Amino acid sequence: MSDIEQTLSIIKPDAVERSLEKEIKEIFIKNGFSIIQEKKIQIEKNEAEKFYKVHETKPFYNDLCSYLSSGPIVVMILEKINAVKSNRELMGSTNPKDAKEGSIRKKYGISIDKNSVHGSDSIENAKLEIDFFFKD
Ligand code: IDP
Ligand code: MG
Repeated sequence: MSDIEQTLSIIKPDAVERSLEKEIKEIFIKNGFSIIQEKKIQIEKNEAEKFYKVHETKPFYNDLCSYLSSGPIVVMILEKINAVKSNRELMGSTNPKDAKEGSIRKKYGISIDKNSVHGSDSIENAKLEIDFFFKD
């Protein structure tokens, strides 16, 4: 299957704070993604709680939501053939320690919680997450 897809990417607070926004966007472009829409925002904790609702029962949920709302983030709609899977590969594993060489999390991630980027994990979730940030 090779369909043009869209996925949601977030440059998380730890990366924005270290001024990595431009570098990370260049990695997406270099890897064939088009940035269809983007905005730099700071969200409220209750919005982060909605966004990460699937993790509601996890022990790290509260810290995760505090963290995502702790500073500016850059949210982007990325487009490419097989964008969802391709972005997950480019991001690398959740824990930067396990992320493969050349991945964004390997290069920039600080820890499992401060792992620099978010990416949708399925086509269905990509649609929901894009709507969450860009439907107005
Ligand atoms: P993903 O971002 O690779 O899709 P998820 O399992 O969906 O990983 O977790 C969402 C986010 O929650 C991760 O990116 C990371 O910031 C945080 N997280 C995941 N697992 C842990 C953990 O064990 N401790 C602390 N934070 C975690
Ligand atoms: Mg996830």
